[in-house]
Amino acid sequence: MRLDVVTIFPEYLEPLNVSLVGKARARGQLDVRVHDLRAWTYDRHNTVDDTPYGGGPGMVMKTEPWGDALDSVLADGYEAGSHAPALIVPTPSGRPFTQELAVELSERPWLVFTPARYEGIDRRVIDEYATRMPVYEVSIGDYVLAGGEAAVLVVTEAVARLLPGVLGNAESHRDDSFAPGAMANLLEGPVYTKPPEWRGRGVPDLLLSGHHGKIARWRRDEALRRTAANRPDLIETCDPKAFDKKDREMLSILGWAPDPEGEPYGRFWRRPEGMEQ
Ligand code: 6GU
Repeated sequence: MRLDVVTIFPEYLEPLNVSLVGKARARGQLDVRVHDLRAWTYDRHNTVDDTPYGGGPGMVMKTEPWGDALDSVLADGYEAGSHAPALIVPTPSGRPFTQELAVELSERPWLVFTPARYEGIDRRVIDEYATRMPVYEVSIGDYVLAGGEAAVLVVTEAVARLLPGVLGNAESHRDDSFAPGAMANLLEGPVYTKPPEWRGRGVPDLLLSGHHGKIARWRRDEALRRTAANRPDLIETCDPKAFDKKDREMLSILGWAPDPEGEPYGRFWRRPEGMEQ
């Protein structure tokens, strides 16, 4: 897979040399190129922004540097034999970046990222390249960053670990939390390793018992417990068919019950406070 990043802060992308993504690059599984947008400015001050039409606070990134940069990066990539680029535009107004989108992007041969600073890029740039290639405007969460570079690091790491041969063991990603099509998207419960006692704290006995069936059940209960506490929305939107009898017992203990009017039938909701059974 080829990745191009055009930014006014190339140093911000240094982490792409480290860890999983860095190793994938060293092994030739990822071809990452970071470009300084200011290389495509031609005035004394290397200007990349200007005041917004219509007034208002902040600055808008100008059309010409982005247009020249993208034309040049795309021409380079095509010359090097890459094909079917997709443009990834990080923006708080984008669609939520999810594991499902990470899987979709990991199946593309070439991603071109355009992290912006200021109030974003002149809309005509995105509209122009959208006539030539798929454009994904993505947000990594409901908060505002000063620029899209950190989002590029997030998306790149989520995508790179899905590429064939990038993760150490050839384990499947089917069981990742949030894997598309998973029966239930539950958060992972707690994990433990040696020593068996640390500062007076032991490890749950069951994990040392060797009862694989009971261990699987315990892990599932802990996953339900943590999901109910931290992400109740995942329980509420889950197809009730995903919950077996033991799941239902655990959910009941945690204060959840099937809603007879839920759609589909029996979707879970949290019993209102003071209605403990
Ligand atoms: Cl992709 N960019 C910025 N600037 N802020 C964000 C974001 C992206 N995702 C969430 N907040």
